[in-house]
Parts: sequence; structure tokens; C-alpha cells
Amino acid sequence: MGDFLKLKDKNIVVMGVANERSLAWGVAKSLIEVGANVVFTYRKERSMAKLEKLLATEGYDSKMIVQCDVNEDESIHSAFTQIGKELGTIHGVVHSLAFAHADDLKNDFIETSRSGYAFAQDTSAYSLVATAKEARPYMTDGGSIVTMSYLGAERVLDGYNVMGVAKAALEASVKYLANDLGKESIRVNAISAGAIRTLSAKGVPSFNSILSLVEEKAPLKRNVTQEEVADMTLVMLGAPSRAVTGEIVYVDGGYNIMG
Ligand code: 1JT
Repeated sequence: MGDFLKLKDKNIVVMGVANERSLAWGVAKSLIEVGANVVFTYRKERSMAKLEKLLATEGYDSKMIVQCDVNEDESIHSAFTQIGKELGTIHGVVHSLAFAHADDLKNDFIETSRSGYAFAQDTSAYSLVATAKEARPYMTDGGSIVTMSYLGAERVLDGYNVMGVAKAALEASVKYLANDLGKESIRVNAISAGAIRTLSAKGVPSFNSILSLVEEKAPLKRNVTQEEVADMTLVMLGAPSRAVTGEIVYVDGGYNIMG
């Protein structure tokens, strides 16, 4: 499998590990298993401490861990400058981050404030554009950028609200970035993951009912796992997807096709 993916010894930046449930952590574990060099970025000191613990628990040696606040251009620039200096070439980036204010997921969408809307867009959609711009100078062998999206980008899902609008912008950004970067053999794709119980899902009151609805309606009659999202992310990072760019790939047991 490692051979098929051709990810061994490739330098992959993984952004967005908050804890062991994070989609980004699932991706990182699978990448390490196939022999990739994984570099992590984190925002909060707490996440860095978590990350070091997780790496130690799994018996992985902590490669490079760099601070990066995607709300700040200067922070993204300095993170990728450090990474580029250390590694030379970046072959892949996993952008697995999003944020919105809790109030904006609780109230009706119409109540979204100007600042809450801007904050969700900045953190969850523009962050991909800014990241791609800073990674590009080091992606000199071509490469692959993968971000995480959710069905709420396309459909109205009660409560997803301002995040749905941010994910819609994220998915459109994937396509425009794919067009810009294709000539450099850099691919940009999104995984639209089914609902998974992560830190982000915490505090979503309707989460259990979302999971039950998927079990009932999805063609596969079940929810998806962190490992399943990780596997498809590795495919999108690796050689099997070398002719695929600008795509939104559903890893949701087929739920999105249902009426
Ligand atoms: C964020 C949050 C991004 C929760 C997210 C997310 N992407 C998926 N989820 C889980 C979720 C949340 C809701 C939902 C379905 C799935 C919270 C913090 C901001 C970023 O409703 C249909 C509300």
C-alpha cells in the first residue's frame, strides 16, 4: 500500500491536530505508518502539548512542530519559511481546521453578526488560500493540498449555519486554487467527511440525531470513522489521485446522494 501511494519519505505538513480524535491526527498516524515525514502546525500551546503526548504514546519520534495561527499572515509566512528551510521541499499539506463562534451555531443563521461571519470565513476558508500561497514556493516537485469540508457547504443542515457558508467558500476556493496551481502540478482537493465525533462536534446539541439519521439513511447504513477519512486523504495526497484536482470527495457512506 505504501508503495502504491508513493508517500514514503515525502514531506507532508499537517495542520489542525487538537487531540486524538482530530481528523488531522488520523491522517498523521496513517502518513507516519507509510513512512512520510510529517510536520505539524498548531495554534494553541495546549495543542502542542497534546501533540507531543500523542506522538510519544504512539512511539513516533517528534519531527518538526511549528506554531501557526492561520488568522495571521505573518504567522503562516514564518511557519512555512521555517518548514521550507528545514525540509527544502514540501510535497503535501493537510488543512484540517475550522472555527466559528459558538453563538453562531446556536442561534438562527439570520442572527449571524458581521464579525462572526467574517471570523468564520477568515479562519475556515481564507486560511486555505493563505496557506496555499505560503506553501507554494516550497512545493517545487508538484504536490497535493487537501482540506476538510462538510455537507453543510451544499445543503442546509440545521445549526451548521455560518460554518456551512464558510465551507461553501472553502469548496469554491479549492476549485480556484486548483486552477491557479495546476500548471505547477500542485493539486488541491477537499474531503467532504461524514459527521464524526471530534472536538469540533462537541457542544453540538443535535449531534447524536445527525449520527442516527446517517445510520438510517446512508447507503452503507453506518457512520464513517477517522481512519476511513484518513485513508481517502492519503489517496488524495498520493500517487493514485495524480490526475484529480479541484474535486470534492465524499467520505460519508454515500449519505450525500440521498434525497
Ligand atoms: C466547526 C464546528 C466545524 C463543528 C463542525 C465543523 N465541521 C463539522 N462540525 C460538526 C458539526 C456541527 C454542526 C452540525 C453538523 C456537524 C464547531 C466549531 C466551529 C468549527 O450541524 C448540522 C453544527
